[in-house]
Parts: sequence; C-alpha cells; structure tokens
Amino acid sequence: MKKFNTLAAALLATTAFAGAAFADCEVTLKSSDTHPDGYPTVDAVKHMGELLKERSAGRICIEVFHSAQLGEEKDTIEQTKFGVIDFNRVSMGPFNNIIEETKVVSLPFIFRSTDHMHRVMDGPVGEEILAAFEPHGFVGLAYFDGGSRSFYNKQKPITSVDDLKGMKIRVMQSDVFVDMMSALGANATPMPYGEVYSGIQTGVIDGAENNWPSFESSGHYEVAGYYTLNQHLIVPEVLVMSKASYDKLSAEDQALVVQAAKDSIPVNRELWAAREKESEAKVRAAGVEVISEIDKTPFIEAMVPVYEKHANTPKLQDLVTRIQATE
Ligand code: GTR
Repeated sequence: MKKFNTLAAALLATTAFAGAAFADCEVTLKSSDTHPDGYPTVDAVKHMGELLKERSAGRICIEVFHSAQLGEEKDTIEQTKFGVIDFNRVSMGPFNNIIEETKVVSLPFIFRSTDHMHRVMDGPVGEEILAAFEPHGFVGLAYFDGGSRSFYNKQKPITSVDDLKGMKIRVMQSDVFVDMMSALGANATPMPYGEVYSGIQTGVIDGAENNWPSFESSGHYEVAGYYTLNQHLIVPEVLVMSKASYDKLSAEDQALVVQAAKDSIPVNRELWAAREKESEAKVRAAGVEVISEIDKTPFIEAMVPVYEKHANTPKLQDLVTRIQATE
C-alpha cells in the first residue's frame, strides 16, 4: 500500500509538472510516437516543439506522447486523420495501405544507402510524396531517419533466403511487407510493434525485422538472439500533422509549424547516427550473434514480383524509375 501511495504521488507529481510545462501555452498540440523518450524521433519532435514555442512567442507548444501512450501506429494514424492527435511520427509502412505513393519508398532495396535515401527524399520525389498526404487528411511535414532494417529471430542464424523458408516473421501492417515475406518463402505475420516482444517470447512468431535502435530500445534483442544484416529495407519515417488541426491555425502559424518541422530534420539525423552506434554496441555486448557476411543478391532478385504488384501504375513506376536514377 505504501509502495502504491509513493507511486501514485510520483505519478501525480509528473502529471502536475507536465501540466505546468504547458500552462502558459495558448495551444498545446499533441504528438504521438511509438518509441521511448530519448529516441531520435521523439527528441527531434521535442526540438521542433521548442522552436515553435520560441518562434510563436510562447503561444504554440507541442506535447510529445512517446512510448505508444496514444496507441499503436495504425490506430494513431486514424486518430490523427480526425484531429484527435495533432502530429504523428510514424514509419511510412503503416501508411502504405492508405497512400499509394508511400509504397514506393517502402519497396525492399529501393534505396542503395541512407545517403541515397536522403538525396531522394530531400528532392522533388520527396516533395511529391509529402504532397500526396494532403488529400487523405494529413499534412506531410518532414522525413526522419529509420536506418536500414534487417531480420532477427530466436531460432537460428539466417545466412540465406533458404533459411527464412517457413519461418514466422512479424512485419509492419502493410501489404508490401506481407508480399515481401511471401516472396522470400516465409510466413508474414503483420502485427503492431508493441506485441512483438511477447510474440517472440511466447513463440507466436520466430522473429521480426528492424533497425539497430528499434531492435535495441524495444528489448527485442533480449528474446531474439540472431541478427542478420541483410538490410532489405531503408524506409523513411515521416512526421505528419492532422489536416484538421492544421486548418485551425492561421497562415502565419502554419508557416511556423512547417519551418520548425524542417529545422528538426538535421537534429534527427545527427541523433540517429549517434544512436545507431550506441544501439549496435549495446546489442553486441549483450551477446547477440550478428551475421554480417551475407550475399544480398538472392534477396534482391526475389523482390521482382513485389515490385510488379505494388509499383503497378504509370505514376508509381515513374517514381521508382526516378528514385533509381537519383545518383
Ligand atoms: C521502427 C519505426 C516505427 C515502427 C516500428 C515497427 O523502426 O521507427 O515507426 O514502424 O519500426 O516496426 O512497427
């Protein structure tokens, strides 16, 4: 009981403190993120909030709800569309079934490196895809880094496509990733991020796929001891605003939001680069077997039907061609 009282008092103090932090703001906008506090995307949006507060002379604030406090990505996207949540930082993946342009940058091996991804997303293709959010009820604001995603599992070291055959691998809730796994001969299990740890632990799935910081911060490395650096996906992350919330702001304030989001990009990139190294070191130190000698060619070749199925209109094919042609 005493313990409960102490906890309750601590929680009340935190809430009171959070309330006080936003007490002077005329408008406090809610932002969602699945990652814990201190993760590069969470801190980038916090930085954006500081810029916005400063530039609006303290009128507009952003409260970042990290650690999936507002729900799993697919559900928070719905809530963002209706303006219940004002900002949302998510992967492009859960947008794939809603906005077809986002499928193109979620195709396996579409980007050759993170630098290539930056050059594409910082240019006209990136602008075009951001604009594609608007008719669906979102204002695309900024792209953040999501590193490259690779497979991890609890059973065995995966060293080839053959090793994946019949394995149950969790993917984000997107048809592109379900088809990617089928093309590799595995059983795709789409499920929310927050269920992956227990899914692996209880054997509902054999493994999943993600980048170093997510593999580490989610604790998945504690239950999946084999990580194969096949790097099949470099999926940009995106910060969107609810169009409903955006439309409530004056044109001047909208411009402040757009600029503060843009100014948070370099901060995110710097934090990301540092966190990737830290997470890798932590995972390796925990004894995870990392398989880095891997021939990516069979993985790339297996993706032909995924491209055919998902880049299936002249518009999407044109985006693929322009991405591939970007130096
Ligand atoms: C992370 C990404 C999240 C979420 C998660 C997942 O890398 O930052 O937005 O998409 O992966 O696998 O669900």
